[in-house]
Amino acid sequence: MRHSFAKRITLLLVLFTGFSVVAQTDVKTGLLGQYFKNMTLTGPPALKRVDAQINFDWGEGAPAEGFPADQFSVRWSGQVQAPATGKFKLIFETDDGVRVWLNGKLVVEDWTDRAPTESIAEVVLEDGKRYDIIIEYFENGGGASAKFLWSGPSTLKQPVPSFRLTPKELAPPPELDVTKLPADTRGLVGHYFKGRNFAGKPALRIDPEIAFDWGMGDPGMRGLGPDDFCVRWTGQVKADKTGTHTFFTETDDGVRLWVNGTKLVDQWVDQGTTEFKGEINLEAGKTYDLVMEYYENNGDAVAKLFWSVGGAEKKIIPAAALSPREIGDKGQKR
Ligand SMILES: [Ca+2]
Ligand SMILES: [Ca+2]
Ligand SMILES: [Ca+2]
Repeated sequence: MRHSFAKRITLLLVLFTGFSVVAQTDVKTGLLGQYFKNMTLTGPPALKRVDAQINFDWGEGAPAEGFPADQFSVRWSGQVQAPATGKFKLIFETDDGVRVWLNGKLVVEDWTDRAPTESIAEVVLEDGKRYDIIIEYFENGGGASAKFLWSGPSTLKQPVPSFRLTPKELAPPPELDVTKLPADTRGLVGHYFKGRNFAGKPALRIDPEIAFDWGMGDPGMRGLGPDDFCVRWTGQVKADKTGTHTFFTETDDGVRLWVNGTKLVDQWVDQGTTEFKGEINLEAGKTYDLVMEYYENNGDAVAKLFWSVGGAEKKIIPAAALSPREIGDKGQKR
């Protein structure tokens, strides 16, 4: 009896010790690194590991044994914990390109070949709070480096320390599928294009309202910088009164607006923030197709859409009156 009891204790101890060892190795700090042998983060990663810090200067070398020195990409993911409350600079010094999401929002997008260069996201963080972070990186040829640094309140510029990082598998937000939106989704589909000609594949998102003042900044979409982009918003607008509806655009730079296929505004020119308007009769309870096209050349960028019903004060068209819908390029009567 006694013998078997002792045995049981030993077994328990072994189990317990074994468990605590496992638990300890599980509590890693750093970010999960998924390494791909291509520049597009395509397919299953060829290597997964936890990197204690993102502070790499691989020079002409490879990021791991058996890995190519050129034409690879990495996705680091996990959480970053703020050491204080206030404005931080998250600094990504990379050769070549980088893009970063913080809590699902794209905060850096510099997906180009380049010598080591800093891309900076200025964010406000709260002391002790953990933020989901995804850093995507690619190396084409030549030197390769990837560093994640920060500076902020009582934080000198330095690589983000390992103990502020927790590895976690995270994927970037999926591309929007407009056909699979919940029926009660409000707002318009924003199609964001690089350049000013609606060419190529746009990045999509639902914009509850068109009430943007991006200033000298970018619209926060994958692939777009602060200049030289265009947007097509499409959906339907519901009238809750019968009568004259005046639609007002306020944009920097160009704009076109159609409601129910009627062109109300057509000012496709470079301009500082300027208001234009057009009128149309709508019937209470009915929905009408709405398309607004916009482009930003350079400098400041502003895009707003208001309405005024029956001579009342103009206001931003609220999300409640808008529903997202794909409307093709046809029938807009340019
Ligand atoms: Ca390079
Ligand atoms: Ca402008
Ligand atoms: Ca601009």
